[in-house]
Amino acid sequence: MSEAAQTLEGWYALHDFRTIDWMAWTAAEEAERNMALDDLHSFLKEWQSVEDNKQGSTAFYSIVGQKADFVMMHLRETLDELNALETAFNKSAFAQFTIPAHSYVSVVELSNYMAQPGADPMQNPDILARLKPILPKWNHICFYPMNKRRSGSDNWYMLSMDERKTMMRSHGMIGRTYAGKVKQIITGSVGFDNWEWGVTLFADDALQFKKLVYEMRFDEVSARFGDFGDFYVGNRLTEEKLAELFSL
Ligand code: 76R
Repeated sequence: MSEAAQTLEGWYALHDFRTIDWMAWTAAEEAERNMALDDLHSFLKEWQSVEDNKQGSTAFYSIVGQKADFVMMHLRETLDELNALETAFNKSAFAQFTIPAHSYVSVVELSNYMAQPGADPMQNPDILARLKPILPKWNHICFYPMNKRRSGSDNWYMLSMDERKTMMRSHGMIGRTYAGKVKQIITGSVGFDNWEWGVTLFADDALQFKKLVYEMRFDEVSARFGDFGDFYVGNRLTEEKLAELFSL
């Protein structure tokens, strides 16, 4: 049996994608819509205070295209907290105007492919910060799930640790050339959801998603072993954008 990579886990993640029920929204009385928006604003305030207390983080983005209208990406200490906040949201007046479009459950993950031998990663403040990241307030988000292939001679899980390390180093080197332009959060979902990982990227310039993902397609680990699910791309919902989105 090949040696499994060691992983470190941080905050649990819920990507909650929703569609807006425009028919209900446009038919609702102004007072009802205002109540719903008040509800949404109190959630945003609450999530911000969780983030200020470093007990989690939430990103709120619109989604372009028909797969969903917006996404709330929540990071929290436990699955229970994710469940509680999902349920509280579902009970709100605002949620009555939304229809679940997709969700993804995972946990922030770092693997040891690039780790310094002998060092205790849990003593490294950079690593601790990456396991419990405050999500960036960058203009755009991109999310997609992926697997490492298990077929014929392209079976990632049958490769030796050294072979996988070499490929992951090359992967990491490409990634590093996007430092400052793209921030990536890898969340592991083996045992939690339908794919093995969720990839969440943030950028101020959305074109950098295309450039990074395209460049990685030529790198062996993605070219031979990467299988991908649906891509979601969107724009940050600031207070101003939010008001615009729901105004009639
Ligand atoms: O943690 C590290 O920064 C070390 C290097 C590194 C690892 C171990 C790294 C760097 N990644 C790692 C693991 Mn990654 N990553 C992806 C995708 O679209 C595709 O082709 C693949 C989707 C992108 C865009 C991306 C970006 N990475 C992983 C894993 C787990 C693998 C395993 O355990 O088998 C997956 C699934 C994955 C996928 N990666 C980076 C990036 C970027 C931008 C970096 C550089 C990060 C930095 O140095 O700040």
